[in-house]
Amino acid sequence: MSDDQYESVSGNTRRNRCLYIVLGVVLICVLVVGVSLGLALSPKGVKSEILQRCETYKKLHPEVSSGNDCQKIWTAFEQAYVGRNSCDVPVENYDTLIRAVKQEIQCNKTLFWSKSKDLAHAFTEKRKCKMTLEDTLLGYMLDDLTWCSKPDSKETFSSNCPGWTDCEKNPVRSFWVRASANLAASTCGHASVLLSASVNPPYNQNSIFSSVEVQNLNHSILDSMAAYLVTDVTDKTNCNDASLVTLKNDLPPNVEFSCKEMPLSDFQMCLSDLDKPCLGCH
Ligand code: DVN
Repeated sequence: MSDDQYESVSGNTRRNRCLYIVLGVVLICVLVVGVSLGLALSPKGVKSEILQRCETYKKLHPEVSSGNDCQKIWTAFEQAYVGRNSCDVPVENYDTLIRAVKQEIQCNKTLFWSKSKDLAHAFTEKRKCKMTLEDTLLGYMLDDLTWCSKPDSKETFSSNCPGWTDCEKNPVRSFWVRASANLAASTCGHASVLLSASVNPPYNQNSIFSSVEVQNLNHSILDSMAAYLVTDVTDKTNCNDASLVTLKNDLPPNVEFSCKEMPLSDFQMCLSDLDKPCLGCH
């Protein structure tokens, strides 16, 4: 190789090396800025979302307005999981939050649901005679949100949190278990549950409805429960399904049980014709 050729090859190698170093530095900068922006924005995101929902709910429901301080509710909420491993948040950690939220559950209004969230919410959006957990202040603030922290951190993250089934004591699951137990324990008079005949079994003993809500019903204030089994045209399951007998048997002995099959078309009619009596609403 001549000296000229050697210099041009080594010059190219130097230029390539410089290019790789510059690219490397740019990549590291992008990663550092991206990660710190992500970490900085996500806690602000969850907090401001929850505070905003809390204020919105208070405006929409003046009867709960004076008893609830959104900032205090946020503080009670975050102490449940902040600084903890996101697979080690016990259900009882939300006890302080439950005590911080003041809302009376009106008798005869509770609508439980299992594998029928969208139907239940479509119903209560139109008809105020029933109320799901997500129509209470507590459920409204946290519905569809994800949150977690990590050991020795003061922050709340909304990404890279464990999923529902990744570990049992994750912050989101523990919250819904605690909130569901609280709703069930406060449910009085007559309760309803919306179940789907498209799901087998419609009443599943592993569900939150069965394992948490039915278990926490207070027989001294609850008289009866009606199950509404929403049935699509091709569904074969009806109120004689073995799982509904299990539900009847799982209820406290003095709680009267009834089951009604409700064609999906009738259910949809209930959403459009508000004069039609449905689910015990007149
Ligand atoms: O009565 C309702 C209400 O009061 C509630 O808090 O508990 C009852 C419903 O719980 P459920 O009986 O267990 O009913 P689902 O339909 O099986 O699950 C309810 C919710 O829990 C789902 O909608 C999931 O929440 P998401 O993702 O929509 O915010 C969550 N969930 C349950 N099992 C899950 C799960 N999420 C992910 N993976 C799972 N395996």
